[in-house]
Amino acid sequence: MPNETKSRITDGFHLVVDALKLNGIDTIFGVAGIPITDLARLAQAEGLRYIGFRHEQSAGNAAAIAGYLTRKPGICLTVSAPGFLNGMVALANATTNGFPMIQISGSSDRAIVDLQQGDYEELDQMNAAKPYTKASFRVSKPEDIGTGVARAIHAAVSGRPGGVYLDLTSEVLGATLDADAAAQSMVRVVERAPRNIPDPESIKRALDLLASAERPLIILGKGAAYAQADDAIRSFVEKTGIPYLPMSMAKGLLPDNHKQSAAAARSLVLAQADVVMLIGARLNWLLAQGKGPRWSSTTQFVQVDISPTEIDSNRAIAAPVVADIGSAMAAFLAMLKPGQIQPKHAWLDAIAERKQHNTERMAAQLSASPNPMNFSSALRAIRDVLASKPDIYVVNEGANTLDFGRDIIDMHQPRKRLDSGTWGVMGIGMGYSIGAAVVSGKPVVAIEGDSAFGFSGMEIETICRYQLPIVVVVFNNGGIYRGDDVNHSGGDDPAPTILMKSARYDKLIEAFDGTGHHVTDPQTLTRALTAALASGKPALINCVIDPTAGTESGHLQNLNPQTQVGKGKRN
Ligand code: ADP
Ligand code: TZD
Ligand code: MG
Repeated sequence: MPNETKSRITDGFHLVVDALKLNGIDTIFGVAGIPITDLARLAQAEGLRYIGFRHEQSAGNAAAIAGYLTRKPGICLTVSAPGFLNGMVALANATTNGFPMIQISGSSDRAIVDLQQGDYEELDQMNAAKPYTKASFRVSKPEDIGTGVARAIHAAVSGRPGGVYLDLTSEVLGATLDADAAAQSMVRVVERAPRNIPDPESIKRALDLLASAERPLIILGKGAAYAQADDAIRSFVEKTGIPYLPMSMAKGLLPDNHKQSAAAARSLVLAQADVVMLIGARLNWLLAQGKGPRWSSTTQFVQVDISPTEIDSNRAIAAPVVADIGSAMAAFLAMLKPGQIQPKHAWLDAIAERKQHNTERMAAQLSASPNPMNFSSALRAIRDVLASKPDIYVVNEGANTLDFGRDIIDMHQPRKRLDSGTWGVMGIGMGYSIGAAVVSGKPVVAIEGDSAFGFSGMEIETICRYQLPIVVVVFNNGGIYRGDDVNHSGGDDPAPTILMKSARYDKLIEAFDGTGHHVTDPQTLTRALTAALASGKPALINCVIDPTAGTESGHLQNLNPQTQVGKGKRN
């Protein structure tokens, strides 16, 4: 029921809080200011958890990852114009990744904004948001708040989830309304994400194709992780015996040490599979669009996806299954006959052989103890500490720090790895860490490149203020990719990719009464991480890495155009 005052009058502020509570929203991530300060204050007074950030982008990233983990839209609250735009990067990133999120922003006086008469923080926010969101709404009457919130929830969570913008003008927030009429105007969403049942024909077609395959492969993407159909997915993989590859955020959906994982034979299986079943994974740049030398041109595809327009977007899909993954996997399991799908022994043997070969090569790299540390030796220390703590969330961003981290850190539970995602964006680190810690109450280890950390580093104050169990490990190699580039002009300014190698990131957190560690070898890293996790308190480990250990653009050198003329110098 809406908050009723003695005078039986309510207002926009109360109605927004009422509508969120009525729909099971319990947390707001934001930055306060005109015109939403009182909204944040009231939400907290009314029992919602309000987490206040230092920058809207991080608040937005926290909301987005909260949405991914809970399947409820994460809420980000921002002020007008610049605050709104700061949050928009996170909202666009949520849309790109398929995370359900609603950015609620206050906006300035509509009449002045629309005539461009120069209001405080003037911007046509609803229209600015449209290209980057699944939907963008503006509420102009207090009696429409309930409908506005309900529409935003539906748009964010149904179908392929994504970012939604909800504009609340300052007039609406302050507008009063009779409490009974207000109560009538509230909308409780009955079904946030209706099931999308597959056509049985499409299931049969897909099973027939898989049964005809000699070298089948399953690729699990973060849509499969989001669907929370963990048991059904595992059961289908195990019953069919098909080898699988997890995309980075699907790691842990089945434990990384599962015998059917083909992760350590990735290039072999992509190049040689004859039928590939995509479950909640797009054939985007992360899979080379399904084309080129990494793929066979004769591969046939099964694609399980909730979005009908994803089908045929890059390669022709022989067996599309348009459905929510929970319903699709249930239908597959119901229709699958024992022994119907049997990958050929030669295929499984070839994969096993390549896995063993690659695992041995990687073990040699991991057992080396170079001085100074490189990415492998530092990550090995972290991997070993985390091995016995499978419920810890791992947040990971950077270039080399991300690429090595994805390969070296095994995940054992679903939805525990949160990373740069579809855009390869920097700046998600502290927001994702805070969002995950807040909604789960579980510890988080954020493995951050030194450049990546800088994008959201000020949020360590937020982490300390809320005393969240987050340990940030900064891989300090003195730069973007590497720390050894030189200024090609011969001048005194550092090169474009250079950061301060001597930076003591550990001292930053000490300013907020957190614990800092400075480590230069794996043994000290192991001790620092173990102690930090045992304390359950905020900590930051400045982890010194060889500045020459990384490669430019990490694994993405093929996407990095380079001048062929005079290497950036004038001829
Ligand atoms: P990855 O980056 O891990 O490869 P993507 O984000 O590219 O994964 O792909 C995820 C896909 O999963 C999207 O195409 C999205 O439409 C789909 N998806 C998301 N949630 C569901 C769901 N509940 N059921 C079915 N498909 C889903
Ligand atoms: N800005 C944004 C928002 N996203 C980006 N991806 C980039 C810039 C470009 N970029 C990368 O793609 S990785 C990266 C940048 C700046 C940082 C790499 O340096 P790092 O990691 O210190 O984080 P390593 O370990 O030194 O490679
Ligand atoms: Mg770096």
